[in-house]
Parts: sequence; C-alpha cells; structure tokens
Amino acid sequence: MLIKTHADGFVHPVASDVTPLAVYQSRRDLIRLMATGAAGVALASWAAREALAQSWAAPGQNAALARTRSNVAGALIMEKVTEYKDASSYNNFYEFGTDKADPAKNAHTLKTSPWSVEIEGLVKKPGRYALEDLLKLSAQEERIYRLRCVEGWSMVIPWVGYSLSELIKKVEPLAGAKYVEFVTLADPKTMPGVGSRVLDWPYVEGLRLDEAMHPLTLLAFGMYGEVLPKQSGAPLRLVVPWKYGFKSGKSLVKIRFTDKQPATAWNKAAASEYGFYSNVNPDVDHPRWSQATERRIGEDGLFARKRKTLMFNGYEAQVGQLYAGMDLKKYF
Ligand SMILES: Nc1nc2c(c(=O)[nH]1)N[C@H]1C(S)=C(S)[C@@H](COP(=O)(O)O)O[C@H]1N2
Ligand SMILES: [Mo]
Repeated sequence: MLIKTHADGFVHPVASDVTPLAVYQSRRDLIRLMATGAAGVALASWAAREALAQSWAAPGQNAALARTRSNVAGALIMEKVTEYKDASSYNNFYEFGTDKADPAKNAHTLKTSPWSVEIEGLVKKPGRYALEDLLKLSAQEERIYRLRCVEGWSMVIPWVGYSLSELIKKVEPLAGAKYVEFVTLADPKTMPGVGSRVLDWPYVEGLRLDEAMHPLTLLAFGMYGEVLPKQSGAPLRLVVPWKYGFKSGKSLVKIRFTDKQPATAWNKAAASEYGFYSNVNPDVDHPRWSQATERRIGEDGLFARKRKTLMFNGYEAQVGQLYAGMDLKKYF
C-alpha cells in the first residue's frame, strides 16, 4: 500500500509492506559474506537463489526494501522488482554476443577471480586495487534502481554495492581531474564478441567527475542479494540509473581520472546516436526512434503496455541540478 505519490514519481511505503525479518537477515548475511571476500563463489544453491529471487519479485515486498535500503538522496523506487530470471537472461554485454540471450549463454567463460581494478591518471593514490579490498572499502547496501536501455526496455533491480564516490574519495582525485573513464575487460580468450568489429574494444564509458561523485552512482558487486551473475557484469560494474543503460559499464578493470572528456565506445561507433551524456530524456529522440516510452522487461510479455519514460529516468529531483543551464538537446 502506498500513502503518497509525488508528481516526480516517488512514493512512500507504509508499515504493512515491511519484509519479514528472516528474509531481510538472510540478505544481510549474503552481503556480509561478499564483504569478507567470498565474491566469485556461488553463495547459495540454485534452489535458494531462485527462492530469493522469487521473494524479491513478489509484489509488495520491494516497498520495504526500498525504505530500508534505497533511500539514497531521497530516491525511493516503489515499483515491482523485475524477476531475477528476466534480469539475468535479457542482457546487453556485447563481449559475449549481440543477441539479448547471448550473454546468459556465453558469459560462463568469464573468469572473475582473481580480479583487480587499476586506478590511474589524475589521482593522488593510483594503483592496482584487488577486488577483495574493493568489496571491503565501504559498507554495501541494497538499492532498488530502475535502469532503462536506449532501445526502450527497462528493469527494476535490487543492486548491491556502495556509492562510487566512496572509492573516489579514497583515491583522492587531483584538482585537474574533471572526468572519469571506465574501462572494461576485453579478453579475446574468454569473450567471443571481442573478435567482432561492432565496437572498438575495450568497451569504454565515461562520466563527468561530479556525475561520478553523485551518491546515486553505484559501484555494484551484486544483485538480488547475490554476487552479480556473469552476464550482468561480474565481478563489479557501474549502475548510473539516470542514464541510458550503456553508460553502466560491466566487468570494470580500470578507472582513469582525466582532464578531458573520454572517448566512449558507443560515441565512437555512432556519434550521432550516442552522446557523452546520454541522460534518459523522453524529449530527445534517438535519431532512429522515439525515447518517450519504454517497456518493462517481464511485464505482460510481448504485448506489454508501454510506460511513459520519465525525465532522468525518474531521478530528476536528485540529479537535475547537475545539468542546470545546459542545453540537453545539444548535450544529449
Ligand atoms: N562491458 C560492457 N558493459 C556494458 C555493455 C556491454 O556491451 N559491455 N552493455 C551496456 C548496455 S547497452 C546496457 S543496456 C547495460 C545492460 O545491463 P544489464 O544486462 O545488466 O541489463 O549494460 C551496459 N554495460
Ligand atoms: Mo543498452
């Protein structure tokens, strides 16, 4: 039950939506496990994983989870969580093929341990950071975010991680750092798509430093209380919920602080279609299709009703200020 709906799309839960304590605690335990360095290991049997995913996807459950853990800068997502099976079987991860079903089929070859992330560029503390240390760097929490892909599908996912700003603060960017470049793994031995020429590998994305520092920008290690499935970008990825999905780089290996706007993979591939900012914006069409509506994955099958896409994917109250005075048609 919802007690209030704001014009900006955010709603508040009431006590009847509270998750049973046992479910809550089992999730907490999983997250603690992750933080102690068990990432990459299967944390639960398939049956347990499915049960967990079911409980996440049950109508009414996500309300309480949103209240307990997604209150980042006031962004509460109170919508039905996408089912785990949909979120983990309909993916974009071109390193494993261009079909939406390819990553789930092919990503098992990805080796997620050992893993480290190189921090470089205009930063006081550059270096190679082991995944185990990154997991422990800050308290992880669960956050329910919408993510909308440029092709028009969207999902609501309970991610597990912490704000990227926690890591950025630790490594101390220098005064000249204005942008952050995210480089993802490009291993032709384990990633069949890297042999293709659809993109210039490695897959690179970028954010302005203030966007990267925004508390909503999540460094995610898990989803649905589990470590990320490989097709979703294990062992760590970005989730930038007010931007089109492609800004959320998967399987990160390098974070570079720069004074110049990074050249990003999709912008290099088709500059007229994919700008640097790529903020979700129903008023700025993709040159080949409208961005005004979206279809929620798993909702009513093929004939799903279209939903109206919200400005900044519904996070305008939180991030709109970052773009004050900018012409968003020019900086798309
Ligand atoms: N390394 C890498 N990251 C990537 C992609 C990719 O092809 N390679 N695809 C992007 C796109 S287009 C989207 S929509 C999201 C999809 O994330 P999901 O599969 O978890 O929904 O991942 C993004 N991150
Ligand atoms: Mo996408």
